[in-house]
Amino acid sequence: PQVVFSGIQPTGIPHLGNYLGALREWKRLQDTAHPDTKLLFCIADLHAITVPRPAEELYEHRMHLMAVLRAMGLDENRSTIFFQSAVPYHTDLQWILSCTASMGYLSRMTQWKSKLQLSDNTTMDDPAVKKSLKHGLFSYPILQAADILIHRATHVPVGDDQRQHLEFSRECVTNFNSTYKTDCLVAPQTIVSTSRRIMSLTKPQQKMSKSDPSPKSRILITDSPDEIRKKIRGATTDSLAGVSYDPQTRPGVANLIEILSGFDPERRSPQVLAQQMEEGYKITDLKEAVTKVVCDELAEVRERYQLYVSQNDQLREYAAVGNQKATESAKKTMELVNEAVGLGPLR
Ligand code: AQP
Repeated sequence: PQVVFSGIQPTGIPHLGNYLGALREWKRLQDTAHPDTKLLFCIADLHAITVPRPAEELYEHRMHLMAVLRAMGLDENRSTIFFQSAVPYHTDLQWILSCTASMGYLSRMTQWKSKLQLSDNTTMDDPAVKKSLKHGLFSYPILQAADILIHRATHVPVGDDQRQHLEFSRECVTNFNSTYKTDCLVAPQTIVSTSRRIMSLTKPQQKMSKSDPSPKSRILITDSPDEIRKKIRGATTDSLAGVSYDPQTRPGVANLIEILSGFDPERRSPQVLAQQMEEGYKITDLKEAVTKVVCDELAEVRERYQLYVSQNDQLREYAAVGNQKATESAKKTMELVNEAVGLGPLR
């Protein structure tokens, strides 16, 4: 049977990018996957501390994210929703994988560079790296690989920006299995979301992100219609006449069309949508159209979120159920790995 695994960091309320790139796909999988398919969705709180923040903030974000996942309609009877920090097998496997993972490969990954706002061709010799790069941020793709491999995931649905990390997970499998002459780790397949990367509303060259200091740069999936309208009205576009889809020369406009396409009930591509916009169609018309689809689609999630976010006892109960199920799922792999390495029960 197939095993689907995906994760999200509790670094703030999810935004449209997280929604189109991940959460909506999780719900779709829950509704359509074969009943034998195991579904695991992880609140990746250990990843959230690669950029340290006040403890109170993390407590709050963890609880809020649980409420969002419930509001999305993820159901603990069908999906295992759990906290990464509650299943220590994830970090146990991370250590073991790190003993066969390549530093050279990790140093070429782009995510730590973008978190430190360094260019993609920065090397480890760069003085800015020596000064600010922390080991956790550098090595977190190994933890991500462990997250996936500890549950023997066969399918990992992620946004386009995570492709590189999935490739690294496969590399970890090859390194481990060949070092220990075993086949106990399973290489996962990637399911990359069909919607492209959603960009910041204020700086459309950068991806929409929970940790962007400007709240105007992202639409939260719990924003009110009024907040959504204001943010879209203020989105950076350009002064060219009319609407056309060209991510290179018109990134702001292209991003809005991209969002429209992501929410389009007929699933029309951005190119097709742009062609269908008649002559005389203005950027303000586009902004209105985007506001309408976003408000309509998010209305239900927002309402359900308001209901769940105050039910702390229930959220804790849901988490306990998921944590328990995830622990059982991870334990089996850990036993096989320990056995392969020589760390099983003393013989
Ligand atoms: N802008 C985006 N467009 C499409 N997909 C996106 N994802 C994130 N941003 C976009 C997808 O959302 C899932 C969960 O992401 P995450 O929370 O684990 O980490 P992230 O990718 O680092 O997301 P953020 O919002 O940018 O968070 P911070 O600011 O904390 O780093 C992933 O599947 C991702 O592809």
